[in-house]
Amino acid sequence: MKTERFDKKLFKQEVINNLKTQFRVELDNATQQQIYQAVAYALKEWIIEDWMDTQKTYEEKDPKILYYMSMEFLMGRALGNNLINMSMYGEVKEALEELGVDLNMVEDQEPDPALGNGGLGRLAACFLDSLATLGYAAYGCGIRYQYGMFKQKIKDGYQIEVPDEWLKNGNPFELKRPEYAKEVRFGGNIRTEYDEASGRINFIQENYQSVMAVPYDYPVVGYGNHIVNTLRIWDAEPITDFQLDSFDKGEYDKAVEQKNLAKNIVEVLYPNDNHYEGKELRLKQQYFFVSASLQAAVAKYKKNHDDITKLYEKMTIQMNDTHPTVSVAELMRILMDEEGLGWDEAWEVTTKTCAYTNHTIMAEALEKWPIDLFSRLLPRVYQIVEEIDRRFVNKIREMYPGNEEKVRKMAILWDGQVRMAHMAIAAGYSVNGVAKLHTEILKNQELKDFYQMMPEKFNNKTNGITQRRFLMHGNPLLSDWVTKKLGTDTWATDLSLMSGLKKYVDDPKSQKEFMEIKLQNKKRLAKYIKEHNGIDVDPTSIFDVQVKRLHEYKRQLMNILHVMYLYNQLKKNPNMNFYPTTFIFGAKAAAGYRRAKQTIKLINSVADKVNNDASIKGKLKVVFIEDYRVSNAELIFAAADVSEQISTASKEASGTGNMKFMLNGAPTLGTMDGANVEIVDEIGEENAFIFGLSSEEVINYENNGGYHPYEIYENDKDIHEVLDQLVDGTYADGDHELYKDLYQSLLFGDTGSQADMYFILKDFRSYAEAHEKVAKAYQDTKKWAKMAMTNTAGCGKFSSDRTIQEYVDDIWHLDKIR
Ligand code: 7GP
Repeated sequence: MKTERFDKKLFKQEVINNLKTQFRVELDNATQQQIYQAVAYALKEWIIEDWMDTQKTYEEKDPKILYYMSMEFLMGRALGNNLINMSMYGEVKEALEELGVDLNMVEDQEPDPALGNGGLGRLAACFLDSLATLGYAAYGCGIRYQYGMFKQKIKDGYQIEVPDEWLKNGNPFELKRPEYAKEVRFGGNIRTEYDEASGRINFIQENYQSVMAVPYDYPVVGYGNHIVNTLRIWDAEPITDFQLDSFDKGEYDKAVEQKNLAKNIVEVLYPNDNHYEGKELRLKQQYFFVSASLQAAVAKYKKNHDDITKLYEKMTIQMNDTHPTVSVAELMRILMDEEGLGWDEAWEVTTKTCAYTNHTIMAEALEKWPIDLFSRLLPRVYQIVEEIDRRFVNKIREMYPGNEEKVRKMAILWDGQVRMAHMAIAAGYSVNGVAKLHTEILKNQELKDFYQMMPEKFNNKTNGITQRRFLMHGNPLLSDWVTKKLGTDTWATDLSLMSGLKKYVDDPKSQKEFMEIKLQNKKRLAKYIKEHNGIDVDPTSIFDVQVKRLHEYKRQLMNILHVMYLYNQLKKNPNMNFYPTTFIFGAKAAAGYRRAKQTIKLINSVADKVNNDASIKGKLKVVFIEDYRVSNAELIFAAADVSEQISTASKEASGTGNMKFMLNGAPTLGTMDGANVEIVDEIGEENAFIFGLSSEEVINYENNGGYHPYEIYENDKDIHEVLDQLVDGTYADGDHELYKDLYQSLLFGDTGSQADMYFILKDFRSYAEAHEKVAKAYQDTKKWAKMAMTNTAGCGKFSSDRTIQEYVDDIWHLDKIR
């Protein structure tokens, strides 16, 4: 089937037919899940044509290909997004209506593919969308985890992790490609052998275990251009068929081991955000998908090209943080051991092929693998890392003679560890941060020595988001309104056109329309909250929203402490001037992150108390939305009035949620951190609520041993009261211990860490003042509408289309396909 012209009748037939052939049911008897599958398969027929055409065009034109290597792709649901990008959404909706089927219901049947944790994984998904939309040849390369990000249930206020069985019903959009399977080897030893004929030394891995990496391809549909790229994620299968031959050969144990290896390696996504855990299986995962992807990429190149030393002209590798940086050594291995290049030639190719993006300055996220683990698991790769390190250290000594401090700070191998970021920087041709401020902090603080040594490698690429998912799909009402106002829908591929809305920000009629749409979206979310939480919220109250992973530096704790403070005020003075506000949270905590989990419990306890206190007349509500994920995020952004972006300045590399709120007309209440700084640059500080320490101030305190939160506790009676409530049982049924750790961390710190490391008490007053300003501004309906609209109108810069074009221009130099 071709997409040129949508044929409604044909589509309906397809759906009916799929139900019959796949499930032997008629529409009337089909379950909702069956209908979803039938619709998805019908759509796939349309996609396949474009997919094949795109790949054929790539074969003919031979463009340079980007391999975006990432442990995470947080794609979210595919059906609705594909329909949007193929401009078929409205027509399919109609076709289904004629069958008596509601497209929204169908979309809700799709499991939310959650092969990612948070920002880094979702960014990768937005990037794939933009690459296809802009017409660049690109593969996303990753892992097909059996279980993605866990599902979060809240029980008695606590987070419970439930396995995410996203593949339970199969996946209509995936395509298994066994013909591209690659073997990946682990462990064993390396034997060297002199090869007389070539005069070279061969490195032979012996006694290893191996798995077969088998790729599954997912279509990545570009918007309105018939281009379909590929997300290639790898599954693992055992190599030995141990039922048949291994018994005879006496290799039973080995066969079982290999089978287990295959099963374990792709079993589950590590649910850590901004945190390194150092688990052996994680390193196996990293090497597994990197090796398979690079083997496939080199094989693809060789199909049409003879000169392997020109590899970098036809492909480039972007390493999404350090997780795939073993790419550097693996590419060296392939080029030398399999393609026969010498070190210098291989190094030249590698360093012209690999580039690295840093996504965090959080020290606990830095990957440092113990050498004994690394060398045992990847013996040949480790030899290569040693040589990269040896040569790099030589270079440092050449540049800084006699300065061993520089070696200590920059070497790749140090103190029994492989420092992955150092390898990425030493070998990469580009090193980038993800927002202006973040890149400056990298250059001047975290990676200062590297920047001084190789300034030409460093550059900034401020993050972005795709407006196709986060406005067109997530907020159809506003999307239609924008199109009407601008008289065109081309903002779908050129978000800078949103600035055309500026001329309406003072227009009363437009303001009314805009706020009416917001209200509708708030009602939609209120309904979701009622259904999922059983809580009634008032859609005319301020929806003040903080949704993101739970992490101390993101300061959800400060938010809920502030709610406790407001509640205290209201209790003391029930008639105080207080505009009804609903504080909405959504956040998953890493399974092993105790303090984050305590914070979730605290939020839920406060919610319980506040929501059930009739004396405050419903003025204050607190909602914790269970299982925050891409699909409900779309509803949440559309409905938000206020965007809480309150990380301790300097800690949030960029943030991307901030941009999604802005796009949907929610002003930022935030610190001057990450991309908030650039948001304010675009729209002016008068259209945001900025508070708190600056990043220089924070860094200054940190470099001078922190500050003294206890003084604040002693001098500010409101803060004193709130903190005491953590340990007097107010929110814990009389239990004084439940939140003691939170209390202690704020006032005294733990062994080895400062008290209130994230400056919550320090920023508390200015945070509270910012909230007062919000409430005041909100009551001035016109002023508020103008602010909200100014945010939507000013979001042009934050499209991932802009970000990708910058990567292409400055780093990747890809060829555009039309
Ligand atoms: C995140 C950053 O925390 C966030 O500020 C940024 O917007 C996002 O990456 C995309 O660049 N980092 C992670 O999700 C993460 O796990 C550690 O980083 C590797």
